[in-house]
Amino acid sequence: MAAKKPIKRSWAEPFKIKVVEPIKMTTRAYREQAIEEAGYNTFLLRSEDVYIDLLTDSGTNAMSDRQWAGMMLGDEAYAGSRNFYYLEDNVRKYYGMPHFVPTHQGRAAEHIISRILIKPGDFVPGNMYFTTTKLHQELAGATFVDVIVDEAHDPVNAHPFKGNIDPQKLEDLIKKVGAKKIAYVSMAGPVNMAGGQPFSMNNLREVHALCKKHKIRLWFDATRACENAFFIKEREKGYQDKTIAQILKEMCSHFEGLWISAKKDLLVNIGGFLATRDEKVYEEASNMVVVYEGLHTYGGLAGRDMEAMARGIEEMVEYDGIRARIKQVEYCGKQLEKYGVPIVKPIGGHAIFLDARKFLKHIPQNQFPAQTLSAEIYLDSGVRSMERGVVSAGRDPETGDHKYTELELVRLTFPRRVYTQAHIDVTVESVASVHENRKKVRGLKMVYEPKYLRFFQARFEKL
Ligand code: PM9
Repeated sequence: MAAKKPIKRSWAEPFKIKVVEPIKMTTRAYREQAIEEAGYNTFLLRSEDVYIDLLTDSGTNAMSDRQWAGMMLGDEAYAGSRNFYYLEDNVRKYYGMPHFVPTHQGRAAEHIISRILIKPGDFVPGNMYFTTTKLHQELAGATFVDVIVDEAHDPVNAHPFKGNIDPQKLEDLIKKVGAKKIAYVSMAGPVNMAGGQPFSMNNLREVHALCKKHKIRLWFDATRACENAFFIKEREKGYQDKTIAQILKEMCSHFEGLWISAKKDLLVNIGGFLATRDEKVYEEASNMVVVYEGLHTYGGLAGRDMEAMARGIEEMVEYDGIRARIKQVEYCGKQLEKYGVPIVKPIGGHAIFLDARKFLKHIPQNQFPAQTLSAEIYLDSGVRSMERGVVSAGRDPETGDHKYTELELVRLTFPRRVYTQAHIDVTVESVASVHENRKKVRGLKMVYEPKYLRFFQARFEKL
């Protein structure tokens, strides 16, 4: 008798649903009007006109009952709230940074650190750019230089750590401009714009050694650091038996400081912070925060927000939770591949990135294929996604032309603990249907362009 095939054992989310929020289904005719009124920009849609909202995982996560219970313990004193001290303890415990200042969200921390570390004319090398990070570096007078490995610019390259910095590119820059002109090396993990791709611990060690040799500061955008830690555990030799908390702490030990948008890993709706082991930087940051955010013991946040963040830190390192989050994204990617939809590989941590260049081959980049595709998916089903291509990249300050990025992507981003597998199936079927009818799709022209971070507010018309 042939041996029986073992029964497949599936995974499931380590939580059950206690509160539900109704969502609205609309007709195609309704959506045609809504997207036209929004200038074919999904950021300008009203949320109530969206069926499944995969715009971002930023501030859109479902908090736990423990976090909500903590909100009632908010100490709303102007100064010295007990929630601040609890959060400070957890920043020390999990990120290993002795000093910290809260901020209202990530870009506020980016603003402060850029103003402190950058002198006009400096350079900031990084593993690909993030929109708000780069803007604050540029506003402080720096030139951003991309030193990510070449594989990151290739959507189908299967390198397991496409978020790595290429040490040779970094050395070349140091040789060219001199170490003194490098304000700091800015390392993010996983790399959002590359498709949620992680860096390896080995690469971090190498970059740290290089920075140490040249006395260059190394700073961390730790917004989704736990996802990076999960990939290290899954893919890098020697980390299989370590906990997410241990890997996170080891990662942070290589950096002088870090900034965070707490709206992602930390499972809250608002918040951020800056943390460092450099006392001088801390002193300046805690002084600047009172100018731009609020007193250094609340930084633009309510006491209840800090309590939810402190509790969120404890939940974000739980293995089952992070695993369910990343496997949900993987499930979506694998279903899309079954329909032949082109996506960025390997599948990233927080989102599926559709390769709009391949998806809409007949639309040239100056007609915004990713922006077009994002609008088409909304039209098909009410699923909201985001452009991550030429619109997000903005213009070249020297030539004034669009920056024609290699990657022209649409991001389907998964809020943590919000959607079920059925929502993913509906999304996959919608994207597959747009793919089947792709040849009929026409591109867009930009009719309004704001000066900064144009992807948020630009408006388009159908060609
Ligand atoms: N990321 C995201 O959707 C929200 C704004 S852009 C659409 O991915 C990193 C790696 C981020 C990030 C925000 C910020 C800024 C910094 N670093 O949005 O200001 O992904 O809290 O954080 C968004 P804040």
